Amino acid sequence: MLIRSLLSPRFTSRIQQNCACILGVQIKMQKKLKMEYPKVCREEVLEVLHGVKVADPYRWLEDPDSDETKAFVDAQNAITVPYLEKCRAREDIKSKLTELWDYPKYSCPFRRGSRYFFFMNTGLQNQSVMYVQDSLVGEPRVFLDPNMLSEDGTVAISGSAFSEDGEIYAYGLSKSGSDWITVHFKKVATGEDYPEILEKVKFSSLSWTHDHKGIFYGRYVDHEGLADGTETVSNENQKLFYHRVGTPQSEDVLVVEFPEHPKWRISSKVTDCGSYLLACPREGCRDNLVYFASLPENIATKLELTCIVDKFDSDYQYITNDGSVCIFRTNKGSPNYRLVKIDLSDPAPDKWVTLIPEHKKDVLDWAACVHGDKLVVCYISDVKSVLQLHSLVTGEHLTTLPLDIGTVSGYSGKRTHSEMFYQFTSFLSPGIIYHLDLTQEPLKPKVFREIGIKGFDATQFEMQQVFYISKDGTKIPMFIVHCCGLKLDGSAPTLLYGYGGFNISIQPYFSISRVIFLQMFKGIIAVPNIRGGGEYGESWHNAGRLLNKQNVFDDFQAAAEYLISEKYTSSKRLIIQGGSNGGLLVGACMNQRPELFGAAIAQVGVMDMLRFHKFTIGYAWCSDYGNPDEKDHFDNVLQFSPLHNVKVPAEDVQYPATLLLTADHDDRVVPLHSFKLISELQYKLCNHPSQTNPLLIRIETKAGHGGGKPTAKIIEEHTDIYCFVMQALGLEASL
Ligand code: X98
Repeated sequence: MLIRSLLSPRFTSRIQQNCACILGVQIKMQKKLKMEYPKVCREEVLEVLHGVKVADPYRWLEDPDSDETKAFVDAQNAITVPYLEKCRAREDIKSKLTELWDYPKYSCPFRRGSRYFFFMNTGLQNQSVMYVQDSLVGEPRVFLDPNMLSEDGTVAISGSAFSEDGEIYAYGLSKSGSDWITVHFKKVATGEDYPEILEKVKFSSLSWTHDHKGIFYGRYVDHEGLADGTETVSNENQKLFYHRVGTPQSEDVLVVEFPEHPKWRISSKVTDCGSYLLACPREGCRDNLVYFASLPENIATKLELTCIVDKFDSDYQYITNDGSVCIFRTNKGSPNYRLVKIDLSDPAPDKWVTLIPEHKKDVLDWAACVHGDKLVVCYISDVKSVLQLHSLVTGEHLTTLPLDIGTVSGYSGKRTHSEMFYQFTSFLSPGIIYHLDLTQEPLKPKVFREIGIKGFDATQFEMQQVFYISKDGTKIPMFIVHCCGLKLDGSAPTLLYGYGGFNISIQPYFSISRVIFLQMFKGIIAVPNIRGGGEYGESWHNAGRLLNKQNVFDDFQAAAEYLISEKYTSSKRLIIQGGSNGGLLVGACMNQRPELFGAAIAQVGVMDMLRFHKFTIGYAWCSDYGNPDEKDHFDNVLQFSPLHNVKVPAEDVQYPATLLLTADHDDRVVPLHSFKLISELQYKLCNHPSQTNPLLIRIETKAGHGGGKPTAKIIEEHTDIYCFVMQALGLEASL
């Protein structure tokens, strides 16, 4: 219930007056480096939700287009930018990042039709370029260079699929980091694009019919108003369409819709045999239904669907099929996942046959069919990847491919091919691409390409995995990386990174910016695999979601305490960092234990836990956060919602130096979350005598949630983060 309407003309003009004063504010540093913040209007918005009075003084910041919000953004950036730019080491940090970033990065090659393709970035190109080769040893030619599509690299490829014969490339383009894409079609032989462009596409798979004539894709037909990623309206009523290449989008055929379920997103897949379309709706961020339809020769009307999974209680991911018998990866009755055979002509669950049973401890992360009768199966074992080959017929384990401690970060291979590629990465390995010829006995993976970086010597660093005990006694793994011989006397600046949600596993990966942190600040990187992730299957996820969400924050705080008690670092030198769901993690932890951290970096975070479900795709996160419209979940999220738990700490305690980061085209986690939180932090803490640590927000333009961000913007962002922590923690940089 809204107690007071804000929309009376008088009230509106008061906002404008107040906001005019935002622009007039003089930014100056007080003695003791206490910052002066913009005056941000607090309005009397008071709601009674489930019997609890809740104020939302910054509700007006939910309008991204108002002059007041624009003035707010300008005023905040007007204090943040000078703070970041006055860092003495700024130019050195930026040149170091630029110098070390400048190494060639490759994807696995993948064969489509008779050609090979791969992505390569020479080093500092804003977007990776797609190359084509006639054979693996043939001369690569540029196939698609997204850098040519905008001056500043803000147009990125997002989603793509080749027709079965490899002659047409369907590719999505996203602008300024938005989740919206336009879909384009390119003739592979000539490089020429078809004239039509598909609009209003978001959260869509692209799946070709095997006659190479067209694709199935998901579209938000009813969406009205701006669709550039700056809007916040809820994405509803996605429908599945069939587009025939060479025809206008207006002629697309509506093939699947569920009008009674506006929140369902429908991923689709044409089966390997080409005979069926699988349509898999999802409402949250876990559990999907499975429908199938036999594909007619001419797709001209809605498809006739048969439902084989009718409850949202597990995940089902299609792997391959033989006739009507499909193999799915599922966690139905098997929290660590298994492979199961489901016969579409007799799909009752009691007829399903397990092909690869659930492993007791390791998680079956993904599987793919190769060389006709083999399955490549990748497990997560204590956070590290294990890659195996199994028989498609019996499920039997054939071999385990040798792999260092780290992550399989890329794979390419097809059932019709007798070769495969996979990419390995770790904290100290920028990437090794292996090629495996499955016709050769014994099987012997060969290094196809190894990525090397001038100025980076992995032997100078050490990585270990430790296990620490969280608040409730649960054992949590954590990777710790630092330079060899680092003195562990509690003084090392430590970057503690976490995510903790959505069944997402944070496995080791290479990051040159982290290497720079290790070198430049003689620092430590610590990555705990806290609950909520998928590192130990569904039970690990369940232990950190819904009413268990507090476990995620407890695990992260226990990681901090472990690092301090084991003399890696001290609170004053401990930086916590997280993005997206990890931004929520950082926001919640700094409220709960302000004294435990020296700095907090929260990127594109979910901060208003009472209203997250109202914007863009936010409703889908109720599967992790619960639905705040329901009393139990409301009570739960109110306990940790960053926006609603900012409290003035004890006199001698202050909040960590805080930098929130967001961007104007983030339509995944809309910027209003960070806008509201920074306003509340500044308001509540500006008069707290101990609060000398800065509380700032960096609002980026022409950028989104992170996907497709151009290299120049990534380097600028890392520079800003390091300048912030350097000044806020008083670090010295050795360059
Ligand atoms: C999402 O919100 C995922 C959103 N999402 C989808 C689907 N496709 C996507 C394609 C590209 C980008 C995002 C997509 O849901 C989709 C399509 C069809 C069927 C099913 C899904 N995620 C969460 C997120 O971003 C966690 C990971 C994915 N969050 C931001 C959670 C809290 C903060």
